[in-house]
Amino acid sequence: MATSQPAAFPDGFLWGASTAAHQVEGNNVGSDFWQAENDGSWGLPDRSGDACDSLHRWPEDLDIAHDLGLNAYRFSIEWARVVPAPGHPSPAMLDHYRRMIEGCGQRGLTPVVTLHHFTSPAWLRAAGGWTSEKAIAHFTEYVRAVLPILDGVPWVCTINEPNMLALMAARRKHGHDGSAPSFVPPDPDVSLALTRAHEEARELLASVPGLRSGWTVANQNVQDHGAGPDRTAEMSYLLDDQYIDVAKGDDFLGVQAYSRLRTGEQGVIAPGPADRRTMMGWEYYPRALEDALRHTAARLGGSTPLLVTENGIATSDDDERIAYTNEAVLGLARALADGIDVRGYLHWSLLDNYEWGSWEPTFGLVAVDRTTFRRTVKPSARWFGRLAKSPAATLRQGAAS
Ligand code: IFM
Repeated sequence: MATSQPAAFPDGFLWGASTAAHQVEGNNVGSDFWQAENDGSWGLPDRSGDACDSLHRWPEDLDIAHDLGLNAYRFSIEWARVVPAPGHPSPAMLDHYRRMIEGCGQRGLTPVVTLHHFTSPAWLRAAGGWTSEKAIAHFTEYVRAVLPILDGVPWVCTINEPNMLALMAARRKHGHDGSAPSFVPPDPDVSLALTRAHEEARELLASVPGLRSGWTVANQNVQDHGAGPDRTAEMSYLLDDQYIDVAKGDDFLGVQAYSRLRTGEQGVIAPGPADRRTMMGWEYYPRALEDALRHTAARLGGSTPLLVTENGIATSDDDERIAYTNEAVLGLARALADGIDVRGYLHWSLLDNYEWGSWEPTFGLVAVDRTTFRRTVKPSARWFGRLAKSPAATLRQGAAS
């Protein structure tokens, strides 16, 4: 039965913020996403351009995370930079990411490193993408190149949100004219390729002492609002559960949750004008995190530790960010109190960044001027720093206000 008293957060609990290479680094010119932004093939309104220029300004980003009082930072290594041409990994780029890993250590930040966060090299796209014959071999070649720089990294996410990657692939097949049905299942071939890539990567990563590896799932929190239990379970399986099941026996699973998906007689019930919504158009639903943690833990039978690798809200109202996060973390605390093994909470995102085709939604604890790249720490970031330092007191205060 669910308890209502927030538990103490265990010693060593990670409190951090997340980013991803393509969304913050800038000029990721060798990637498939950059190519699609510039050739118009995916119908993306905005280009990533210089993004937040974190390729050069990462020390400043790490300083901010450290100064806020966080103890973890999640970022991704960019495959397209590390292997700009198949068979020719770049020592300079490997050195760059090694310096980032060491930069985390120097600031007392535990690095949580993602190997694949949505983007692949443009040369893989040209060869047919994830379902092409040599995709897995190319990915493992990349993982092999990265292995030597992962020494001392305790958490490695192989692939970020394979369910979303496979879903985006399926949606692209429907074109961009809005004629796709409300429910499109993830592309099964892409899913299979990603699962194999994950498993092969995990085998290679097992050779690094002390490294835990897993992948992350974007939990859609599929809930029955009229579709019936069977159809809802089927949709939940297609969207989330098949990817959660892969994590049985992994070192951990990254849980990422923002909202929920309601299923009705006609398919997915889109949030309407009566629903409170975020800048993404998603339903404002801070319970998403607790729902996702409970659902995931039940599905895995408690066998795999969980790490919240993303949770947050796109909003221009920073007070709303605090309120949402406070409620989400209270839910996490209730899950902990009920014995669910959660090792940390990494907020999405440290920075306002490029939201896969648009600069509009702002998820960041820190604002970034798009011309000067000046970082401005928002009140929510300071609040989050206090939460990291004294969670129980900060949550109590937040709940009371
Ligand atoms: O920005 C994304 C991130 O790259 C993956 N998870 C969801 C976030 C918000 O849409």
